Amino acid sequence: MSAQDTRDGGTRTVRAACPHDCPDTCAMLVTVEGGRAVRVQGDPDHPTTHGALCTKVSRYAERSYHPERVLQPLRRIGPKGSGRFEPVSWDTALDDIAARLKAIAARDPQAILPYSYAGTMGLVQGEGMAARFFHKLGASLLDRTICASAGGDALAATYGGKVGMHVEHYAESRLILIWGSNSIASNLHFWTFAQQAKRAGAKLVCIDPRRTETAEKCHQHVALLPGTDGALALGLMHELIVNDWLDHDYLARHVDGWPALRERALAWTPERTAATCGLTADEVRGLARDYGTTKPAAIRLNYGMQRVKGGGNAVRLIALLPCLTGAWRHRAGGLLLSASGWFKSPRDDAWLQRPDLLAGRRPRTINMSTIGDDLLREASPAFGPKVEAVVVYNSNPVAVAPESRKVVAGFAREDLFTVVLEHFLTDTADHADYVLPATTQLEHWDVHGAYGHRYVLLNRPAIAPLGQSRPNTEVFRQLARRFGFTEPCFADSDETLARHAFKAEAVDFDRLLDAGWVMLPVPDAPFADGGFPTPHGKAIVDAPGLGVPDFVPPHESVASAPALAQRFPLAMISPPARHFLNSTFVNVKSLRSIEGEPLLEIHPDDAAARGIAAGALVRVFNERGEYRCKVDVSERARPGVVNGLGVWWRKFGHDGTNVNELTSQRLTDIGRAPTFYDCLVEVAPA
Ligand SMILES: Nc1nc2c(c(=O)[nH]1)N[C@H]1C(S)=C(S)[C@@H](COP(=O)(O)OP(=O)(O)OC[C@H]3O[C@@H](n4cnc5c(=O)[nH]c(N)nc54)[C@H](O)[C@@H]3O)O[C@H]1N2
Ligand SMILES: Nc1nc2c(c(=O)[nH]1)N[C@H]1C(S)=C(S)[C@@H](COP(=O)(O)OP(=O)(O)OC[C@H]3O[C@@H](n4cnc5c(=O)[nH]c(N)nc54)[C@H](O)[C@@H]3O)O[C@H]1N2
Ligand SMILES: [Mo]
Repeated sequence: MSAQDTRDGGTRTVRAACPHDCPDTCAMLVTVEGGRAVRVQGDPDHPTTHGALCTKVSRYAERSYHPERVLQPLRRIGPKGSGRFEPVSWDTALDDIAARLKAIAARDPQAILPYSYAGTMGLVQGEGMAARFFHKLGASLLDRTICASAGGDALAATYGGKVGMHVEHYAESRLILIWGSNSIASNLHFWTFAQQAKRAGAKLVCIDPRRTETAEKCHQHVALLPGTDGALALGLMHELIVNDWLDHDYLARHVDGWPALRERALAWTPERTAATCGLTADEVRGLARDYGTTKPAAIRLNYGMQRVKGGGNAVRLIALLPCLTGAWRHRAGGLLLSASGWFKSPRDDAWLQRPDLLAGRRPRTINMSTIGDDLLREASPAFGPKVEAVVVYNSNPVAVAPESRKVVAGFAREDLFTVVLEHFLTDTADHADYVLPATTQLEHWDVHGAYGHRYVLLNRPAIAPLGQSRPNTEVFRQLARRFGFTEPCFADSDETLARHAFKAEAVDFDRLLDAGWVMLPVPDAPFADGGFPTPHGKAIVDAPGLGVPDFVPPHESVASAPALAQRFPLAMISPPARHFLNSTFVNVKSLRSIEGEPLLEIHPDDAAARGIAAGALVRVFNERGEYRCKVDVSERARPGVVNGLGVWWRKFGHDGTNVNELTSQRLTDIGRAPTFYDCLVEVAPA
């Protein structure tokens, strides 16, 4: 393909990037005919996309041209949460929003809260202009914890950053542990490399409480109890020690603090490990033998396993496994949880987000994972002012945040002023005072790093903004103007933001403009000879402030909360649905019809014990709430664990609820993250 977008009569092909929160960050080619995007495809030349998109994103044009897309600014006319709006002009909306926010800011700007996550992973439409605006305003800061901060902070405590193997090299591994990841559903392009390895004779092992489509296609499925991964890692270490499958030279030169952990691991016999994890001792021994004796051995860890109380400690323990065996010596050995750290340079955030505009002010920080409690909190010296306004972009908290009953009550406050920048009337937009129509990835500029590979991608707009939609950046530019913010940075165009988002030394933007993607210069086997991005270059066992990692039991499990488990004996996990992306795409008919309806998978024994028939409507409940859905009586669920798949829009569920009615706002051991998969429930026929 030629350097520039190709033009062929009335047909153009435009280079784009998938904006979604997924490790794969695919390079896309958008075919435009007569100003309309008619096809979105994977770029065949991109080394990890290799021409394939997932089912969801291949429907990206269908989503963008969806008849229910919000295409003009909307102002609330019904009661809060009713989803009733009237169209207004941009000037009316922005003038009123600015006036309302100014009045609040005059009392205390911290009463204003931005709420955003990774609806788009783009650096421009993400926090680019938004953070500049909120920093200058002095609004509350948002702790963006809802997905990955337990594992991310844990990985950084161990390796010094969110860094790991390169996804392409899994093709050469001889053993792959797919740990807490349903790769076929949520990391498809990794799975392609895993299959290459499999065809070349590698063994694939899936470590996951659920018998996922990925687990079915691996040679072995280790169906441990949720939240027990830290114990399994310690049990594996025990076997590595007693069988002397350690790489003593690697340990001595590249790992700091091993003796203290060695001592701890020696207490985790296969029997103790098995009892904690709900496995057999032979499963533990066999897994350890495979891991200790196969070279190169690779781990694909994903965030699914860190959404429990001990998620941070578990990631630290698992991340040390390849340091004990020296798996890092080979480029097809080691571990990947996130590669986003490869893209980090201190300049990025400082230039893009301009924290200097705080000018010495230190606003309070609100954790996005406890938004339910925080919207309901009164002013206090410890908390600061009551939250009076929320500006939501790139997120759907009413559907995705834990303990929905409180989240909904918070967003339903008549005295809360809520602005939502969105493509659709989501559950959150239904609670807005103003909904502002946002452009999709087909309609705006952006630039992307990734967390599952090492390529920087450019996204060029393929079509003009639909209706009156505007990029997020433009909304914040316009608000800045109405606030009288005169710093030149508020006039930066999206192309300027894209050009300077990465340091010029790291990414040559002109090359990116030309080619659509560029590879970061990261070595193939980055830690073959140590060189972790820690102060001394060694992997860290005893991390400052965290100590030596240990197994931390769940908040809620039969073993750790026996009294609670008497009433709510089933552990519920709620992992992603294959055809949704968190709560995105739930309103795309062709995808929703593949998923059918919200389902709870339950093991036949657990169903029989409760008199629950296949396909029955059930009540799923605990102290926090109740949720009704159909059951799928299936061995995809292990005994004692139920699986409530996908983050459905509440309004598509029975009784207008979803699975987050049941999840809690308790946080992880490290990283202040939510514990979605640490949740006891009971199930009964409805
Ligand atoms: N199709 C699709 N793709 C997605 C997403 C989506 O919603 N849909 N979400 C995207 C996002 S936001 C993210 S963060 C990424 C990664 O998102 P992840 O949450 O890592 O998603 P999965 O890879 O599906 O992995 C979750 C797996 O972990 C398992 N699991 C649950 N609890 C435990 C546990 O305690 N231990 C272990 N070992 N396993 C456990 C679940 O059964 C599930 O199979 O995927 C992204 N990709
Ligand atoms: N029970 C349970 N809950 C979970 C999870 C789980 O596994 N189980 N997963 C958790 C995880 S891993 C995550 S990451 C969070 C995700 O939670 P969110 O980050 O809120 O992700 P989405 O639900 O995909 O919502 C993103 C929204 O952003 C909008 N959007 C996309 N692009 C743009 C844009 O350019 N501009 C604007 N203004 N809007 C845009 C989309 O239309 C969509 O409504 O959910 C968490 N919640
Ligand atoms: Mo996520």
